[in-house]
Amino acid sequence: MGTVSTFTRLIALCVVLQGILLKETESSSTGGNTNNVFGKRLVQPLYCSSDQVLVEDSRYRSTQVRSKLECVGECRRDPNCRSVVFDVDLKVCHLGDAKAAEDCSNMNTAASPSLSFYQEPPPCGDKETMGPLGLCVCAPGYTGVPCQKYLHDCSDVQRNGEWQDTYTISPLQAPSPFQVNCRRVSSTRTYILDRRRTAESFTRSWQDYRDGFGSLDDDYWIGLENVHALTVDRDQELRVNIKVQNNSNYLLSYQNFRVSDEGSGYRLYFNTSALNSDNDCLEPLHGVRFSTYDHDRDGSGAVNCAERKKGGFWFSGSTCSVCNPMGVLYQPTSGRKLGVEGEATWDSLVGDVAIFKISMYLIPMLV
Ligand SMILES: [Ca+2]
Repeated sequence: MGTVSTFTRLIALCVVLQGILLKETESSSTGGNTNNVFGKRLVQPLYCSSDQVLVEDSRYRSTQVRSKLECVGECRRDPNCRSVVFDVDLKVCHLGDAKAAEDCSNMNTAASPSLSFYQEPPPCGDKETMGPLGLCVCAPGYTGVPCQKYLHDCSDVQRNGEWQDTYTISPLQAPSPFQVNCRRVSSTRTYILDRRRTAESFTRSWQDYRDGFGSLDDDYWIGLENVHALTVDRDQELRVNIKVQNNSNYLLSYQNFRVSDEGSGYRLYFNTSALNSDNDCLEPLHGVRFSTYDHDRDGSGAVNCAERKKGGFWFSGSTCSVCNPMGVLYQPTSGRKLGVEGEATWDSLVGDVAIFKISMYLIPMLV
């Protein structure tokens, strides 16, 4: 009877232990951009019955503890520990360097009530290392689940020689790691804006433009806070790629593209490239703050440019701008601009031709 009740308690303890450790794993995996806090695998403990203990010659350290839990914790913190025996009466924890057989067949009969615990350290992957509490965590320089190389932007992917569609990147000042589309064409691109369809609305609030919106599989804006982090981390070139009806490409380039922090209004900074025309419509917006319909920073008391243009952007004065990449994509069958307020435009480049697709991506500048 005593054996049965003790066994029941051991099972309960086992469940509690797993609950505690799994909870810890979950909470650490949603952390910030610290690169090696992502706990992963939990050691599966095996409990032998209470009247059996591991043979004494495997014990290499004994310590006074208050509970079974503390005894198991001692073992988890010790990389050499494969088993513990907890003496219930004396509250002594014996650490062993031999592991118990799964059927407990290598156990001796205990002289007093005790708990035997078996721990097989998990094999950690090549991007992992053994962390505290017997958990494999990402090795320094790696982050995420599963562990990936710590990436400042998409250009780091190329250096690793690996490839997939989307990556989790962690610019140093980003509030948390975030996913982005990386495409490798002639260079490796970090896409901050991608618009190919008409379904996603870009008439959005300040919060949406700050934090980002849309889907990486569809149309998205990566968020001003992330753009800020990407552009303070490294010197970046911004490229704007515009496609019109017949799939003709237009390309614009801005060197040293940078967006300031939220406190200063996400101001726009860049150097013009020789690629662009002399009267490029982004030119007058140098140093201007970002505006949304609910956060009017265009400098005009008479006009709410973001409301008029149906999208957030850097606007200035009552004329706002003829650059309106966040406006509505009508993709008209005529291929010509409809000429309505709020239409997506980049007049200095494509004039009266309608924009069908537009993307913005970053390429680190070689300095
Ligand atoms: Ca205004």
